Amino acid sequence: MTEHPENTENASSESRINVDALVVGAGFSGLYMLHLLRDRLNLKVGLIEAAPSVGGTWYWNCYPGARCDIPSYHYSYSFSEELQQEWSWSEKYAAQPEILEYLNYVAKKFDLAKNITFNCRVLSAHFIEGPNRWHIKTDDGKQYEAKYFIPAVGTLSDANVPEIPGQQAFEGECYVTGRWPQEGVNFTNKRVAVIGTGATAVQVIPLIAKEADHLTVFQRTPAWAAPLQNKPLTEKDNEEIKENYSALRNQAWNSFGGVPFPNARASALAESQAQRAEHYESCWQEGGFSLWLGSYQDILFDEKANETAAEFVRAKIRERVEDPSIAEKLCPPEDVYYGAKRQPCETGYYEAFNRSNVTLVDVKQTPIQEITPTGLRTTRETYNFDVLIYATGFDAFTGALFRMDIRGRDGQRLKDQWAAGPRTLYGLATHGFPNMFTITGPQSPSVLFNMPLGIEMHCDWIADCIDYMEKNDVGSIEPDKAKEDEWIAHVKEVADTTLLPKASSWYSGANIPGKPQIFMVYLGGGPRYQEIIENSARNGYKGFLLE
Ligand code: NA7
Repeated sequence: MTEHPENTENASSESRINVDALVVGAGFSGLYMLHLLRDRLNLKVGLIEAAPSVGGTWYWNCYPGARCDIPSYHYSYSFSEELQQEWSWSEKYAAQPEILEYLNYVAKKFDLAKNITFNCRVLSAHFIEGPNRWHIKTDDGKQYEAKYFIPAVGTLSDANVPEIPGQQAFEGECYVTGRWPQEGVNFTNKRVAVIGTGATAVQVIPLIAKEADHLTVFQRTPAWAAPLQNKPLTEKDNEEIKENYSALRNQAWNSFGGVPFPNARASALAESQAQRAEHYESCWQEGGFSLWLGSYQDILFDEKANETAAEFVRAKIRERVEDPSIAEKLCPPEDVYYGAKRQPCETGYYEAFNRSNVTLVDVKQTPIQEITPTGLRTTRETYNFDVLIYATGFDAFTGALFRMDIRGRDGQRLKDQWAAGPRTLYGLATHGFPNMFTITGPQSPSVLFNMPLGIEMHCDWIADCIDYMEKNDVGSIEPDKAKEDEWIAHVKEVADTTLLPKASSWYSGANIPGKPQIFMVYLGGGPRYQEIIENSARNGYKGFLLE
């Protein structure tokens, strides 16, 4: 947690850098927000970025195996036809270096870097009533004054490292996947340990297994991973994609999760076992999220339907893992619903456990007691290794926001206002914090909609809102508290019709000790959500208080 800086009011107004809008973060969302506000609205915009480069999560998560899990041609901006036509993807699911290169290309094409201050963190942002301005302090000693404050800090950007006794005393190399060294890590001849078996670990484990002398994986909950089925994209593939881009984008925008799955069927339970087996197999071969989001619509709603998909995946694990006792350890138990947490996509994950240099340790059965200077001790055994890797996820949705000392009206801290869980209207804004907007924030479709498209949807809405305010001389906007209450209740009501809140996952904050457990994603689907927020805008920002 950042030190609380002294009062922003101390600075004289002359010493503050005046901008119309201050954006935090140069990932997918911050870059597009900057482009819209500066180039479409002609506003004076500053962007503060902690890293030395653009990229956001795609800068920090440069661990081996990091790649997107929806097709690259969907996982990209749609706002510029020229950009779409210029850029070609080398793989169906691009790896981190290529996505980072793409974001650098975007920054260069739209000349964004000149408005970005790199290697700089926002310490505090305080709303000053009366002038309706945000006073923002950064760790390079500068102070900004802005009418609009837009923390585009990402939903999965604040890496979580669990507290484990003794961890400071570890004498080997220690890495966190979400803050991976840019220069890479050499595992040759090293004994390596990975804690975690979530989506990140599933990507990193097969590659480290091939390189390290020995790899020990500490698993608390097994993952329901399905094959990514990645493949290179040829020049011809890229030509076809580019020719059909408008149709592809239309399909994406009109689908529930922002990625089309045209073969999805209504009910697993309405089909015979043979029909199901055939359909699941074809989804498994199709790869990516095909099994999760493109097989049967009821598997995320109905326990019995869910079990049919779970049983299919368990059979696959047993088929691929040679040692039956290891296969059983890798099969999630019955109370862990398939896909109630984002389904990890894998390439050779299960086969990694067939290697003689890989050991799987079940730390639910034999919990980690402490990290020692040379390794780790569970209730049963001591393990020694040279490298320790935390693939232990993120403090999702709120972690990066709370790292800044954000205060709204009456000095109210965001962290206090959200002590019982995030409070937003549409995941875009929060009562008591006027002129502050969040992008793909909690209580929006967020991580369960195609991220780049969801980001565009939000940035477009925010830019239109700011344009409206500027043209109509509106000093401030914030949600009506009663409407916020209604939206929070609605998000819960929709989520409760599904199996997702029943999982212990970062969707509900369950992965962070002490975090309030509230399901944080709006599950009504992208198209329905877009209609709701556009309807509010069309009706003079219904649900918001304008001053
Ligand atoms: P996840 O999905 O939160 O996975 C984190 C993993 O770390 C998971 O297996 C956890 O087990 C494990 N974990 C966390 N704390 C501990 C402790 N204290 N001891 C043992 N194991 C622990 O994060 P990812 O980064 O893999 O994926 C997040 C998203 O990022 C992903 O969906 C993509 O969208 C990108 P648990 O399940 O809590 O028992």
